[in-house]
Amino acid sequence: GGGVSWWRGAAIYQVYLRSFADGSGDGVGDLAGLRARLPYLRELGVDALWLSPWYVSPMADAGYDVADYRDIDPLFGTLAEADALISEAHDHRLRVIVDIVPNHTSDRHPWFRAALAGGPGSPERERYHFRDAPNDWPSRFGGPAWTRVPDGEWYLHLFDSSQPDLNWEHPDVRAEFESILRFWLDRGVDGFRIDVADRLVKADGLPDLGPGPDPMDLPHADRPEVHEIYRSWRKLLDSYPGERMFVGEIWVSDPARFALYLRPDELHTAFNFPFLRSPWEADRLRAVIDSTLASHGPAGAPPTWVLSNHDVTRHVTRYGRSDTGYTQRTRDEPADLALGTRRGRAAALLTMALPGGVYLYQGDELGLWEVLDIPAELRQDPVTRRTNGAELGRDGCRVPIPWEGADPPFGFGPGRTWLPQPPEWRALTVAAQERDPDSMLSLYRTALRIRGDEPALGDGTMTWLPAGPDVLAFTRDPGFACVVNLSRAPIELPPHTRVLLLSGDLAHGLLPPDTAAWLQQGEP
Ligand code: ISL
Repeated sequence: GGGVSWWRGAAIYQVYLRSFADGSGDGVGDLAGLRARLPYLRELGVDALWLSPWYVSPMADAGYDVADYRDIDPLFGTLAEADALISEAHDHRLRVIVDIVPNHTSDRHPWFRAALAGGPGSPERERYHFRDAPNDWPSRFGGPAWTRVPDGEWYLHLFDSSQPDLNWEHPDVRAEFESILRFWLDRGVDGFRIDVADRLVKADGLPDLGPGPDPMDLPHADRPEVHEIYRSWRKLLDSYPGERMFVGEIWVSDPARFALYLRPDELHTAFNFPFLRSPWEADRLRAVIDSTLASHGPAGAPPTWVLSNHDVTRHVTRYGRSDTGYTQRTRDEPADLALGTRRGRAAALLTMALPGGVYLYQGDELGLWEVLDIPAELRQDPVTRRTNGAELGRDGCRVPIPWEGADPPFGFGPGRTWLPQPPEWRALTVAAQERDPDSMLSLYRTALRIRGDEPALGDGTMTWLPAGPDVLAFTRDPGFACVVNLSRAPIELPPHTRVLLLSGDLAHGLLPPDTAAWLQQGEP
C-alpha cells in the first residue's frame, strides 16, 4: 500500500552473476548478460535485484574474496557497465542491492599484501588478526581457521585461507568500509546485503572455543560490539536520499539475539535462515513462522522468507528427500524431484503469502534442482577442496541458468558453461516454461503479479485459521487466505472462499497433498 517503505514487502531476486547470463562468451555470466535479460526480470514481477559480489577478485570463493571493493572484476565487466546496469534496472523499476563483504578481504587485497610485506609487529598486520600461535577455531570451509606465513606468524580466516579476517577493532577498517558504502551509494545502489554480518567482531584475545562452546557466548560470532558498527552504518545510509536498505546475512539461532540486529537504528531486514532450514512438515513450519513473527514484532522489522540461495541445496531437491539437511554434505542422497517440485510450488505460494519480504534465488522460478553429478575435476567451490571431497560443496546450486534451446548451453551464452548443465534442463528452460501456463515460471509470474496488486499481501500481519493436522491455513487482511496441505490426504477448502491461484490442480474439488491455494474470502 501507499506510503509503506518498499523493502518491507519486497520480492527480491538474487542474481548470482556468474551463472545468470553470459554476454562475453567466456562461459561465465556477466553484466552484459544481465543487462540483456533485465526485461525478463521486470516481466517476472520482482521489485529488486540482489547481486552477489561483482568486485575485483581472484575468485577463490566466487568473488567473496575481494581484492578491490571499488571496481568490477573484468570477468563481469567494467565500472561503467555497473553504472549502466544500475540505471537500466531503475528504468525497469528494479532496485539494486549489492553484496558487501566486510568480514574478510582477499589475500590479494593491497592491505593483506602490505601486511605480509610489513612482517611481524608491523602496523599493517594490525588490520588483520596475526598471532604467534593459532587458537582452536575451525574454518567454516573445513580445517583450521589459521594459516602460517613464511615468517612464522599465523593469520585468522574463518573461511578459506585466501580470505583473511579483518580486525574490526582497527579504525582504518571502520573508515574504509564507510567509504566503500559511500562509493556505492553515490553510484545509486538501493541497499546492501551484508555478508556474514554477525562475525565481524571477535572476542578480545581470540580465546579458544574449548570442548563445549557456550552457544550464547561464542568468541567468533555475534559479539555485542558488532551492533555499534551497524548503528553507524545505519546513520550513514539514512543520510542518503531515497529509501535504501540493509539485509544482513545473520546465522544467529537464538531469536532474541537475532532480533537485536533489527533494532530501528540497525539493519532493516535479515535473511530468515530458520525458515530455510525447516523440513517440509506443517508443525515445524508453523513453529518457525510463529517464532519469526515473535522475534520481528518488537523491533517492528518485516520478516523475510527464503527458500534457497547460492550456499544451500536447492529446495526442490531438499523437499524431495527424506533427509532435509540444507548443506551439500554427502554425495548421493536420492531425491524424488517430482515430489520436490510439487512441494516447491506450494512453498512458493506459502512464502509469497506470508507477511514481509520474500527472496527468490535465480532458478527458483524455473524449479531448478541441485545438480549432484558435477565431475569432481570441474568442481570449483573451495569447500570441496578443503574437505578433500568429503563435502560436495556448493557448485550444484550454482549451475548456469537454462534460457532456451534443446541442448546445453541453453542460451546461457555462446559456448561451454563454467559448470555443466544437465541435458534434462531442456524441459526447464525459460523459453519452454513461458509457453506452458502450468510451468513453475508461469506460477511465479502469476503469484508475483497477484502479490503486487493485492493490498493484503506483503508487509502486515497474519492470523492463523483453524485447520486440520498437517495443514497450514492463515488469513491476511483484507479478505485473503492461504491454505497449504502438507498432509497425506486431500482436504476441503475453507467455506466462503474463491480460488485466486493454486499450486496444483484440485482433485474432485479438494486440495491435494503438497498443494497450496490462495483464496479470496467473501460472503457465502
Ligand atoms: O555458518 C554458516 C551456517 O551455519 C555458513 O552458512 C556461513 O555463514 C555461510 O557459509 C557464509 O556465507 C557467505 O560468506 C562466505 C561465502 O562463501 C558465501 O557464499 C556467503 O554467502 C564467505 O564470504
